[in-house]
Amino acid sequence: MRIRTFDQYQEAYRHSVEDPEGFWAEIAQEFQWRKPWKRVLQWNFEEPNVKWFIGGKLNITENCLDRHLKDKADQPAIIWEPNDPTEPTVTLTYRMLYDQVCRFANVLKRNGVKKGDRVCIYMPMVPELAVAVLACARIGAIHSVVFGGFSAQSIADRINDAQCSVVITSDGANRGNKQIPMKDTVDDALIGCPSVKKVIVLTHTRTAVAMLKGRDVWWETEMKQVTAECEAEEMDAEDMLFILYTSGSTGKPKGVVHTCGGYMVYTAYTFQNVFQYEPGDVHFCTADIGWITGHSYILYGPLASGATSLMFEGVPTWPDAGRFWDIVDKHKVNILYTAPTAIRSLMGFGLDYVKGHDLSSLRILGSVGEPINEEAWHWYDDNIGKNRCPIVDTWWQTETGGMLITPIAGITKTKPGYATLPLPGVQPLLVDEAGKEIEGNGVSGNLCMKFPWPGILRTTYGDHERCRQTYFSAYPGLYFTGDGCLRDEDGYYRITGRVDDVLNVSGHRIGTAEVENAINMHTGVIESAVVGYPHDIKGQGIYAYVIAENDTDHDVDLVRRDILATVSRIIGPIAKPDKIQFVSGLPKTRSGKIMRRILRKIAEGDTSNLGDTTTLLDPAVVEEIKAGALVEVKA
Ligand code: 7RM
Repeated sequence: MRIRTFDQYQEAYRHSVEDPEGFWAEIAQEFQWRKPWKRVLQWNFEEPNVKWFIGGKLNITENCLDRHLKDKADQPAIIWEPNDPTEPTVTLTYRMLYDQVCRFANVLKRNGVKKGDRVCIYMPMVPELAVAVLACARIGAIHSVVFGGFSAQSIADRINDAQCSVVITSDGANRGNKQIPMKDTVDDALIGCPSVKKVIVLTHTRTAVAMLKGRDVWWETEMKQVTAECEAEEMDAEDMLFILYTSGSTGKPKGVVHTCGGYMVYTAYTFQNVFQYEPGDVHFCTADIGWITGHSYILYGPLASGATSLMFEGVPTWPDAGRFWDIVDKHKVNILYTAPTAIRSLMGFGLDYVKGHDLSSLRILGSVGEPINEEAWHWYDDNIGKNRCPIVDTWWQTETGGMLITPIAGITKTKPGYATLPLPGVQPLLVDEAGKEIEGNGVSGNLCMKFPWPGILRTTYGDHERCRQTYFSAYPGLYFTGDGCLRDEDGYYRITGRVDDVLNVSGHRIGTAEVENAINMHTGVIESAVVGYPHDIKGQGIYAYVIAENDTDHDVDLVRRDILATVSRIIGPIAKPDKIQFVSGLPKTRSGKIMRRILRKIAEGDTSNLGDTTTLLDPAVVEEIKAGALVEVKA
């Protein structure tokens, strides 16, 4: 399973293409299965229908926990670094994590959760979040983790879509010098969620909360009522493991579904190889477990590999911009996996914050979430890796479950800005608008995949047709990623960004339609159009063009503030526009379609060549928007 040289990578790659079933069967054998699979793979990308390790039975937590008790019981599974650096670190050994997970699994059962039930988890980055996720998996309940930055409305939408019966939350969260309510937000959400029967509340910040009799119970009280014995539920390889909501170009976020067997094999395989994990290494992935990166590379990939995973509650800039480096030094981190937006932000604070921290434990650096610009790549390489740590620029998506195109640390020659080569089992291709494959090197096109890998999404929860439509219909027979991509003369891949109406703001995926819908909820707004524009730190910023009602003329700043508050309330603070420009009309074609190309250009500050505007219903509106964009536009 372990690739150690570039020749071995090429050999593994060849094997994976010539005999995918043989290739993945060999890897899957290294895990603990209750029953072996009867067939490795069955698939078509038309319906789509993808099944891996058919007939195989397992429980992912037996692979993440029980399996390691023999020789790793006393090794740290999770090292938790609190928000406040003066508070104590918590280390959970594999034995301790196992006990907690079994106990909490019993708590879930006591509260009526059964195999197949959906459980919503809305928690800060505390060890109990890991426990909650794994406890669901232990009893075969399907977890749906909702990122702590989402609003009550977003939580409610996700709970209702999946018909969750239980919510796990905490009183509050610590983020830098702020305390953020969580239970209160859940209470607001639950007004519109009749499916929820129980809420389990962890005491964390000691913020006062209201407990609804009969519905709300305390984590701590419940944990005292149960034993630490909980037999794992036997799951089919293709039983659902979790749902994770992600934004697309239209409508509400989709519930991406991953299943037990393939996801486990894929996250562990990619974790071990890409990061070249060695026993005893401390792996620090700075993502939140509310995103796929946290699911795959804080929890499942590392734990299924018996690794030590560091979980950080706080933010990179508190108490100061040296916090990551302080953590690396304090816990002797060997692998650091973070996002370009964090690197760019810390870069802006200057090198004084890096100095004075011993970073010599670092061996491998990773990047994920968005394209990494050359300046950030070099800063990371020079000042953090001291030019002795390979950087793996890992390209993947919520839908792919794990990394697809990435260097293998120390083995694949890297090139700044390039995700380099596909991992074994991954068969990318570039297509033109007509769906024709673009062959050869030195070309660019839309990035697709022609063959399934074990971590690919199986469906979107409750709406399989939407899954087909979104990912498998643009180019029949292919999985379409939504990303544009360049393949250079060496056959190296460089992801250039989304080609659809999905924004990537600080590594967070946000649909323009979602933001527009939220803005339109504000009573003073008639219509809006949202586009992205290049932002020095966030990668992309959100630019909103808004047609407001006439009588708001007298106080545009007030309307701006109200719009921001509305977006925060409907989606969450992460989706707040960076710039709002009030306009009297939007550039539309005669058929009523907004010409976003033009709005994007103006938002980028490039008004010189807007292309053909003759098909517009009212070309004059473009002149007005151009002129308006030059005067003060702010959030
Ligand atoms: C893991 C994650 C997915 C989208 C994807 C891309 C962008 C992610 C990279 C990247 C360039 C990278 N899942 N993206 N990684 N672009 N280089 N290394 O981020 O579902 O939240 O986002 O993120 O556009 O389609 S995600």
